[in-house]
This record gives sequence, C-alpha cells and structure tokens, in this order.
Amino acid sequence: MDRFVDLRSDTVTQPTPDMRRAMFAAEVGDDVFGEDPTINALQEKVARLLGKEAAIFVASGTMANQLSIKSHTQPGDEVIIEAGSHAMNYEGGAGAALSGIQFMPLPGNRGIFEAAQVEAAIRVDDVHLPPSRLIVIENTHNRGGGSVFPLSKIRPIRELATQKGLRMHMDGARLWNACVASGVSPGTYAEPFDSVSVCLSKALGCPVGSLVAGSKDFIKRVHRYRKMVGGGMRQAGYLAAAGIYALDHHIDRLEEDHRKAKKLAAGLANIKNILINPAEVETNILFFDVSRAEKTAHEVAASCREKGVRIHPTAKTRIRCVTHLDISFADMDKALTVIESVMKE
Ligand code: TLP
Repeated sequence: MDRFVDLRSDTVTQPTPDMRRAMFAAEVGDDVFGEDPTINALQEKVARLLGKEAAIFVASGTMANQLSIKSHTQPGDEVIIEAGSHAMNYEGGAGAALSGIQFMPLPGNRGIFEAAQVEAAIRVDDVHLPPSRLIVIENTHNRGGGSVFPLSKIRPIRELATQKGLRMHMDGARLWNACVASGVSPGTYAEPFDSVSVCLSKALGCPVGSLVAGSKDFIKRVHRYRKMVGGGMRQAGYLAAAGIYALDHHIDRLEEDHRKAKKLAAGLANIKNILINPAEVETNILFFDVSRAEKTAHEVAASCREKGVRIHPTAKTRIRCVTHLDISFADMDKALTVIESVMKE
C-alpha cells in the first residue's frame, strides 16, 4: 500500500531534509550549564519574536503549559480556563497534581470566551473561596476546531485581569496558525499575556520542543521547575536547531495548510451523512460529525485506515482532521474519496 495520508494530527510530520541538515550541523553544549549555543539562540529568537524578556526551551507543550501554571500559582488557587481546553482536559490532571490548583472552566463558543464570563467567574475576597489567580487562553483552540481567539476579545480580558490582579497565560501551541490566519504578529498576540507557550513540534514540523516566554523573573521560576520535573536536557541544541530552521522557513507556509483544511471541509460538506460547517474552518484543524451515519466515529476511522487514510475519532460521532507539512493537495483528494466510500458502505 502507498504511504498513509495521516490527518490525525500535525504532530506526525517528519523533519524535512533541510531541517535534518540544520540539526546535523548544530553547535551544541551542555544546556544544564547554560552552554548550548543553539538552545540559547533559539530562546533569544523566540523571546524577541514574542516581545518578552526571556524564553526557555522545554520538552513539550504540556510541560510548557504546566510549568507556566505552576510558576504563576500557589496550591489552592483557581485558574480560569475554557471548558474544552488542552491544559485542563489533556494534560493528565497535571494542574491538580503538580500545582495543586483547581480549574474554573468557562463554556466557550468554539473555545472562545468573553470578558463578561471572566468577570462573573472571578472570586471575591472571602476565606471560603479559592483565590482567582490566572486566566488561560488557548490560541488557536484545538477542540474548538482550530479557532482563532480574536485580539479584540483578548484585550478586554486583559483589562479585567489587570484591574483584579490576575495573571494571563496563553497556550499558543498553534499561535503561528493564529498569526497567519489573522495577520496579527506573534508579538502583538503575546503582548497582553504574562506568559506564552509555543510549540515547534506541531504545525512547524519539528521532531520535539516547545518554549515558554515571559519576564526574566518568571522564566527563572519556570527554569527551576523544569529542573524539578527532570526537564533539564543536555546537548539538546540538535532539537533547537530544528526549531530555528522551522521558525525561519515554516511559518509563512501555514497559509497552505489552512487552504488544504478549507478544501477538505468543502469536500466533506458534500458527502452524505457528514455534518460540517466549512465556514467555521479558520486554520489547519477541522471536526466533522457522523451522527447521521450507521457507523460510529471509531468505525469510520478504522475503515478509512484500511484504505490508507488516518483520521482521529475524538468522540462517539466526532472526527478530527489536521492538515500539515506532509500533506499535499492531492492527499486531500485521496482522503475525500476514501471517506466518501467509507460513508457509503
Ligand atoms: N495536542 C495534541 C495531542 O494532545 C492530542 C494534538 O494532536 O493536537 N496545547 C494544545 C492546544 C495542544 O493541541 C497540545 C497537543 C498541547 C498543548 C500539548 O502539547 P504536547 O503534546 O507537546 O505535550
């Protein structure tokens, strides 16, 4: 069989030949001593890009989010977050286990919430209540279907946070997609936040890596906690080199991934028993619903897999597709043909 058309996630990409060359050529050192020049260069580059004083390289998006939450909070604090967010739902309960915080989930519209909802959720000062400490925004929002959090909705949330003394963290695992889709620069998006996490291993096609950016003092705290969880890496400049390469070469091309997702959505909308609103597809993630079909999402995905197309069932009737670097426009045609034939079976 030909290779799979793998639409399960944008994490499945292979490093390109040029990225591998950049990794091979990297100058490295022991980063626990702060002596890896390539990691240092990546950290400085990302801090600059996000307009923050400092940034730190970590192993994963989960580590970036959870060390940020830990560095902003004390046990018993409350973190205001969207109900479908990654940091609350898909990070192994780390908020409770590592930081001892509790989440206050807000229902969003495709992951997007309003300042008025935050205002209603902030606790008054009362010994019975957990102190509201941090607001987390996910941009783009994964479970919201790759939705872009508009800057116009972030700014009033920031005003409120400043007024009430709360901090703000952005889970920007796919911030690059939000920037390309909206035309807002990474620095402008990051400006209202005390900390921002970004990933290199999703849309940008790197094998490993994420960063947290923020003030020097904040990054110092993250650094201490990174060591505590065993995240101090040594000659990891080989990974950082992939990140530098990707930031230079793989951001502008995300526009192509967004077009592929739109093409896929438009095709899916024409398949009998598939429910999707193509107008909602803003970036590289889309969800569709198969509740009208005889099969469950898992059965649809299993049949597609037999025909060389991998898609990701996320609930009984819901399926996710994500476009990325290793998916061509022709692959979209193949995926549509296979999904249509499976839906007819
Ligand atoms: N998301 C992954 C998997 O967890 C499902 C994916 O395939 O989409 N924030 C957001 C918004 C994410 O989507 C992810 C990963 C993370 C954080 C965590 O990153 P990693 O997997 O590097 O820990």
